[in-house]
Amino acid sequence: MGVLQKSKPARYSAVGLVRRGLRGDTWPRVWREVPLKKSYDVVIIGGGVHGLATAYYLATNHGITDVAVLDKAYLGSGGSGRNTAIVRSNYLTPEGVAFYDRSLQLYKTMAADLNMNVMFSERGHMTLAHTDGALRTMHWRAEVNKLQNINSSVIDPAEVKKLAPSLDTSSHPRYPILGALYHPPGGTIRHDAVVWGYARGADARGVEMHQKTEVLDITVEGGSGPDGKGPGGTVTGVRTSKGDISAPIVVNCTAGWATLISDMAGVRLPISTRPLQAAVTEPVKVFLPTVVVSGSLHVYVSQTDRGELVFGASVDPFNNYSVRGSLDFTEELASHVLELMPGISRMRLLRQWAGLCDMTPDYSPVMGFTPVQGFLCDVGWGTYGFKAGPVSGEQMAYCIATNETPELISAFNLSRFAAGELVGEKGAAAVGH
Ligand code: PYC
Repeated sequence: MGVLQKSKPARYSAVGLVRRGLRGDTWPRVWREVPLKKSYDVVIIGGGVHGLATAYYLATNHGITDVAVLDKAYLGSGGSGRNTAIVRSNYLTPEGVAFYDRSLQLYKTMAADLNMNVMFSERGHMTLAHTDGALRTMHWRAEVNKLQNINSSVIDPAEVKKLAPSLDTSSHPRYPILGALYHPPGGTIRHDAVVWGYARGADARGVEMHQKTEVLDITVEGGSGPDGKGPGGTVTGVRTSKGDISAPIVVNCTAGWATLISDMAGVRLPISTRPLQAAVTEPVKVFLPTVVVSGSLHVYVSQTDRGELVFGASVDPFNNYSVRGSLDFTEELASHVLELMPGISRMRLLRQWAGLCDMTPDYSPVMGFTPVQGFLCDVGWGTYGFKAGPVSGEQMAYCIATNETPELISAFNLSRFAAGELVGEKGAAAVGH
C-alpha cells in the first residue's frame, strides 16, 4: 500500500455515492501509511480509542503533531473493536461521575467534531435491581448522580415494563425485578466509527499511525532497577519490530497488555487481566428500545439499529489472555437472558467473541505520570474503557502538553494504591464482577 495524500474528510452526495459504487472506484485511504521515523516528540503505544484520542487531542488542542501511534495489529483490534459499545455516566463515586460525564459530552458532539457518522444513540440505560441490596445501591448511585446534575433516578417495576415491555416484570421469576436505576443520557455508539474518526482526524493534523508495529522494549536510563529501569529513571524511547525510536514521552494506552508494556519500563501495575465474553444474535424487528443491564444475572443487552441483540457478561473468573469464546459462557448467558426475556427463546446466536479487561483492585483506571519520567499510563480500564475513550484522550493530552495532572483525573494516579486512597467503583461496574 502506498503513501496517500493527507486525508481530508470527503463529502459525497447520495447520487455521488451511487455513481462511485457503479464505477467501482476505490475509496481514498482514511489515514496515511508512512515509514517509521527514528524519533518523535511523543510515542503512543496502542492504536485503540484511547491512544488515538490522545493523539487527536494532542494535535487539536495543543498543536503537538510529531506523534506516532503504534499498534502491534491494526487500529481498533483490541478492546475498542470488541466491546459492546455502551456509553453512560451513572457511576458511584463523584470522581467517576464527573469523569464519565465529560466523556459522554464529547461523544454527543463527536459526529460534528470528527465529521464522521458515529451513530450515537441516546436511547437510555437501565440497570435492574433484583434484590433489596441492589436497590439500595441504585438509590445511592442516583443520589450521587443527581448531586452532579446527571439525569439518573430509581424507577419501579411498572416503569421498567413501560420502557422495556419484553422484560418479565411479574412476581414469578427466580430473579424478580424490584426496580431499576434509569439513566436517560446513556446509550450506544458505533465503536469502529469512533476509532476511524479519531484516526482520520489525527492523521489530517500530521500524526502518524503505524500498524503491525509491535513494541518489544522501552528504553529507560537512570532507574533504580538492576537494568537501569524503574523508579527514578527517564524514558528515552522504544524498540519496535520495525526499528528503534527515540522519544522523550512514551504513553502506555494498551488494554490487555498494560502490565507487560509497563514492565518494559520497570513500572509495576496492580492489574490482573481477565477475558470478557460477548455475543450477538441474528437480526429481528426492533423491540428493545433501551440498554438493559442486570448485575445479579451478569448480563447486559442492547439492540442494534440492524436488529441484532448484543450481549455481554461479566469477566471470566480467571486470568487469561485468550479471546476465544467458550460453551460455558453461551449456556450461562442464554439461561440468564431467558430469565429476563423469556419471549426470545427461539432467537439464534450468530457469533461470540471476547476482549481482554485489565482489572484494578478498585475498578477505577490508572492514569497520568509514573515514577519513570516521560513514561505515562492510561490503563486499567476493566470493562469500562470504551465509554472513557474521549475524555481519557483529552486529559492525557493535557498531561503531556502541560506536564501537569488535570483535576478530572487526579484521583486515578498510580500512587493511590500505596497511599490507600482507592476510588471504589465496583458498585457501578456494569455487571456484578
Ligand atoms: O460499564 O457500562 C459498562 C459496561 C458495559 C459493558 C461492559 N461494561
